[in-house]
Amino acid sequence: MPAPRIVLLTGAAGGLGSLMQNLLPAFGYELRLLDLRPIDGEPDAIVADLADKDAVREAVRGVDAIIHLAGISLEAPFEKILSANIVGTYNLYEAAREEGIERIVFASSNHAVGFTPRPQGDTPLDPDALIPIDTPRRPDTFYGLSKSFGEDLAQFYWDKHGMETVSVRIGSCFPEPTSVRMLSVWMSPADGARLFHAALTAENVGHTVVYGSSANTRLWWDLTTARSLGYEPQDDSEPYAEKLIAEQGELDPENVAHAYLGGHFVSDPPIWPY
Ligand code: NAI
Ligand code: 15L
Repeated sequence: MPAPRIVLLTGAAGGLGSLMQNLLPAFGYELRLLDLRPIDGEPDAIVADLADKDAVREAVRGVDAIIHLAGISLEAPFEKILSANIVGTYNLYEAAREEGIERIVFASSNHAVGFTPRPQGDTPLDPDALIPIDTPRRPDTFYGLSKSFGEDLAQFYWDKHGMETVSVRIGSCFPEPTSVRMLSVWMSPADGARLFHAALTAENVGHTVVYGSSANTRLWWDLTTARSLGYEPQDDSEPYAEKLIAEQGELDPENVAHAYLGGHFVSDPPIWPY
């Protein structure tokens, strides 16, 4: 596959989308932006709902690849998740198939495997204790369930139609880690851009599932499949550890919100406000 140049970035108005709008052009991409919401200072951004098949088809026409971030990013009633994340992601894949788009990078989430018990042990964990990428899916929310569906959809479009996807089970991609759990699952925005670039340019990915995080000292999962794409994380959350642990304490194995990869999503998930 020739290296993609024009990339559709769905969910461009969101937190991660805004970060990637700034970081990805340095890798040589020309971004076409799409979101439900208008984007300040970006009059050319496509304002569309993924539920609108015709708008989605038009949005994907002529791009070389897609980074699919749009959707509900927290817990919500099933009917809302169904429209934005399940039907919306299907509409995007179907439009991409019709328009001959060969590569999608799908923003999956750690919440597709959120009910996986977090590994416990000395830091850093023994490599054998890290959660493997083929651990059974154990969604922690309707939101996580929709990401599990997205991974299956991606596998189906590869097997049936030869469209390639890298599904990135993102941990927490924010400018800084803000919780003790995030020390383990944080992906710096710069590493996020490196990983998306690797996912766009690696050869013969078929459908590859990877965890998305930095090279954290307190890492919980195995980054082997991400590294196999050529991803070389540069960041580590450890410089934030002392302050966060002083403020919040160590993770408590007796606390259900600390016991699983998905953190508080398993017990008290944040709710999508719209
Ligand atoms: P966000 O909630 O800030 O952004 C999502 C964007 O999608 C919003 O701008 C929203 O307007 C747009 N959107 C929602 N429904 C839409 C629809 N039907 N049609 C078009 N656009 C729609 O979320 P964030 O943090 O930027 O995450 C981006 C993606 O990455 C999401 O899919 C999220 O599930 C995933 N992710 C993010 C993580 C993170 O740490 N930021 C962790 C794991 C996954
Ligand atoms: C996610 O999937 C969410 O979209 C994001 O807002 C964070 O909550 C992240 O997971 C996390 O697990 O920290």
